[in-house]
Amino acid sequence: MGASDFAKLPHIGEAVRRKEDYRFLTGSGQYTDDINLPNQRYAVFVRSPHAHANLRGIDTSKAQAMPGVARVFTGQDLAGKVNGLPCGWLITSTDGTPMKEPPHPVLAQGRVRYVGDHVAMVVADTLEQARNAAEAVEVDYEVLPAVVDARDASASTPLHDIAPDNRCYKWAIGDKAAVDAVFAKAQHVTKIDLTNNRLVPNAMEPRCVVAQFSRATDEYTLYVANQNPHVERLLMTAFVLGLPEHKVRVIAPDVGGGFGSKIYLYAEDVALTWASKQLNCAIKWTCDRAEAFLSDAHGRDHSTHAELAMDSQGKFLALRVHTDANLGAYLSTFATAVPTILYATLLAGQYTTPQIYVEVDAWFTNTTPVDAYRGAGRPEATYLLERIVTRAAWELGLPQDEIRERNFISQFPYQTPVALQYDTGDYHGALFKANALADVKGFEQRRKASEAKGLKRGLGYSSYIEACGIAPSNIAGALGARAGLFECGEIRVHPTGSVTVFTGSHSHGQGHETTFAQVVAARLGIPVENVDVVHGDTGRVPFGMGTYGSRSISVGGAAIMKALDKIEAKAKKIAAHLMEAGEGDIEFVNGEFQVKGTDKKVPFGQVALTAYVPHNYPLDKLEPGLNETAFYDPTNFTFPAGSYICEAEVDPATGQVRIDRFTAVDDFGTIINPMIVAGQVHGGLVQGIGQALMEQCVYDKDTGQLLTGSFMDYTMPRADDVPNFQLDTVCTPCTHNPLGTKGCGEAGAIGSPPAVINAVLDALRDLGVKDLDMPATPRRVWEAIQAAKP
Ligand code: MCN
Repeated sequence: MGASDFAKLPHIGEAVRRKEDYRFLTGSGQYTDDINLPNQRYAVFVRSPHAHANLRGIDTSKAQAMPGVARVFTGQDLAGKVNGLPCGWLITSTDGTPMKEPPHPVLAQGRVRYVGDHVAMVVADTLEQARNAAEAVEVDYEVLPAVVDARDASASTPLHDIAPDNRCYKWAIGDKAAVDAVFAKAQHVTKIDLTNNRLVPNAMEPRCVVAQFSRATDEYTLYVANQNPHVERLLMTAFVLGLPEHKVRVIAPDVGGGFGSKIYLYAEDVALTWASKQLNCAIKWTCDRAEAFLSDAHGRDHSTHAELAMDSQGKFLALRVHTDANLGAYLSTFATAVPTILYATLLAGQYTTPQIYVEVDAWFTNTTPVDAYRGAGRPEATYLLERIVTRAAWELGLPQDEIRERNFISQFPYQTPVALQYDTGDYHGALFKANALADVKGFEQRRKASEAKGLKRGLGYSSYIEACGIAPSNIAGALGARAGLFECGEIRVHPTGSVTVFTGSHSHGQGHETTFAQVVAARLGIPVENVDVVHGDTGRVPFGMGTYGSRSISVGGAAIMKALDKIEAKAKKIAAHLMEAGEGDIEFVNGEFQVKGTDKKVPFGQVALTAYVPHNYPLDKLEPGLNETAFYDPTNFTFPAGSYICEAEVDPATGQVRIDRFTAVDDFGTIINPMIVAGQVHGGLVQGIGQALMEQCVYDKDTGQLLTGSFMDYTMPRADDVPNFQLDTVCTPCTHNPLGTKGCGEAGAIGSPPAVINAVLDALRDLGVKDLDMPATPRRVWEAIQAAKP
């Protein structure tokens, strides 16, 4: 079935209420911490209080002797038995050498490299006993100098022998000579220096692990708050523990948010799994919030210098970018792909800039490892591009929308100079709609009204593009991916015509149990209630690559569509037999198989029953049963895009910013469930606004201590910090997946930060403020106003 026919089916585009919400709203969710197994003990990790130190000695004797303690494990116990954690993406430096890939031990071996690094694991009968014993572990540290800022890394004490200058890689994309030549002749060059602030993910449910080993079957079962259980199992068995994959079952039950931070294979997951066999018991570890600040992979942390060359009319001629990316102390699972493949390749944005050169230096520092966080690379690209474009507009005296429109891509497919090929889009349409919805015409009047109250009002634009559903496997492989990037779906039609869907995608808030059911119900012409979706269990789902990069509907959904094609093809054969017609004469319309041009038909349910009660059945030609599995490997990314307009009021006396209006017009191609999509955009916008105005992970420059280690110091946005959002969409269906969908899960977090900062800067333009870093806290804004005073 083609994408345009699919979009017309019933249930597609319908705001079906979320099937999973009854469970969640009545407290019946089953999260990992809700799981308690017989013979269960508790693990607590002893974590480094220093950012960088040699381990001169660890004395576990006191702790080991305390009541209830089963074992205290240190790095020495694991040495030679448990390998280090792998990195899933190999980046090659500009000089052709592979990135520096230092060992990433599960428990520290001789040295700790960030505050929170794992020194020992205590396992005891109760949580309290484990906590008490953890405090009794005596560690002799020789403190070393620490570095927290990527720009200082090369001049600091090396973290790893393999990288004496602390550089992991130097990577580049584009034709430097061609770009330099354009700059030499350009009529106008706009320059910018900016940082993309480090963020802490803070999903509602902290990470949690329950690991169990069975001597009877020699099998492990791992319950874990994770976004991709099959990938977790593959990495852990193949790379770290050397176990046969089929002997480990990974279950990611209900998961309360992830935002990227639960993609990765973490030390805790491995340590508990391994120890469950050593102690022959189940072991539980539940991260507390303070521990999550230290140990969940952080996001962003880029420092960038960029230059945009233009002609006198504001037509973009070339972009030149240098970025220092902070990777933290070790390489987290997908860390290396974020500042390269997921960042630099997006720097064409929505524009026809013919030449782009991007250089990225990635550094080790004494901070928590950094990896993908909602948007991963694309928010960093969008922030840089949309800030420099607005600055260019102001330098050239052009309106923010005008400069964008002069440079928008309007012919598709479009090959960018940074590897990606956009299949389709309507950038003018989105900006046009956004301008109308935001009532930009009325802005001047509102600005005057604010001025009368002593307040400054500004408008900020951001026209973002992003790449979702990372693909295809062979290209990703050529770019360094050490995994495939397909998805798997199984459709099990039961004898009575109801359906269970098994998907390799994982839902941790995105509503897949509803939207995937809508897709299947639409295709088979059955009620949505007759379809259940199973995910998050390597023991039940054939295979899966999980959820990240807003890939689930476009890649996971497409795998389900492929399995449905197989179901339909087989069901047509059964229907043809039942109606004594030729298979080619059967069409499937609204849940019924009809013989073309006649009134002969059989409903889907009857065909399903026949498949399982094959009394009148072509058994010589066809197997009984109606159960199909498919794998789908996309041929390209999907490219959601949109235009956002933020209108903010700033109090120049206090520096306080209030977002008065926020308009978002997105293109997600065909939309399965507009209510769920709006919810996804809302969540993303709030996260982006949080980054722009409040959130920042701060380390002490000298000691490497995390200064923002709790919600007392790290501010998350609350409901009254954001306005009612005004949302709309344009629709250019994706041309290469069978649903026509593009991902929506990250868009809000990608597009919104530059819109907010541009609005604040617009408000302060006549006070002479030209620049502002995120987060634009009242203090920062107030200081910028004071600094600009003549
Ligand atoms: N959808 C739709 N029509 C479209 C596109 C999507 O109806 N054209 C629906 C999908 O069927 C799905 C939801 O919208 O129910 C999101 O789909 P998609 O964009 O495919 O994103 P994923 O399901 O792959 O989710 C991942 C994405 C990412 S990468 C982050 S980070 C993120 C996000 O989703 N983390 C989240 N949204 C989150 N929402 C919650 N509540 N919690 C998180 O941790």
